[in-house]
Amino acid sequence: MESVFRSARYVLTAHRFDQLPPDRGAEVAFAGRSNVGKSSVINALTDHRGLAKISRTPGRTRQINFFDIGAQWRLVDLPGYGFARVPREMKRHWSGLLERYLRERTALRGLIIIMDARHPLTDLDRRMLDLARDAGHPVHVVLNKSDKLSRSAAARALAALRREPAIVSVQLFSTVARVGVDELRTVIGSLLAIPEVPGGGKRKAPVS
Ligand SMILES: Nc1nc2c(ncn2[C@@H]2O[C@H](COP(=O)(O)OP(=O)(O)OP(=O)(O)O)[C@@H](O)[C@H]2O)c(=O)[nH]1
Ligand SMILES: [Mg+2]
Repeated sequence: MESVFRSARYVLTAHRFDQLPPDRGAEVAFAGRSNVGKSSVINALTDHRGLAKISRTPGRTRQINFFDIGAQWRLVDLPGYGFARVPREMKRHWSGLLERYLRERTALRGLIIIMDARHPLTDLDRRMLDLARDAGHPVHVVLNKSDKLSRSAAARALAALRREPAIVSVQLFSTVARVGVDELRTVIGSLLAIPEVPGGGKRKAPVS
């Protein structure tokens, strides 16, 4: 599994629906509020420091970025939502593109919604969950920046999220402390149905 992720390569950046790569194979998309660490999570998964661009300036990822992993799978970095200083026209453009992508993209197998472990489930996160549910996509929630939380606060956040019916599974993550990388690779692998290489890597308990 790890080697598939490490083979990741940038494919293209789409500003419009007609710029998406051909709708074949299988892909998993990363959504979340601006600055929550979507690009950082993709870099941690693929072990490429500079694959997806990381910034301290929120709202940096304003397009849909596609990365190949292996010959038929892709990771998709969606534009962050909730960044206030974006012109209304642009917001409308991106929410239209996002909704169409979620509704029409056949290759899309599931969504990884990244939330800040310190304050998860904002109104916009809930909107994203509704969109995913309406489009029929399974959602795995990643509580990122868990390095900023105590153990007990992290456990409380996990428990709260597990009560949400629209969420299939949830985990803690930290790109800084490298927490949760293997767990997330396994979840994405099962969404994409990447076969495990027999004997390659240890077996994991199912994600709850
Ligand atoms: N403490 C901590 N900081 C993190 C973690 N992950 C990311 N960051 C920081 O959060 C900031 C935003 O990270 P990005 O990966 O650019 O976030 P993004 O969601 O892709 O942002 P946009 O593309 O602008 O929407 C950067 O300063 C990162 O260094 C983490 O696990 N812990
Ligand atoms: Mg980004």
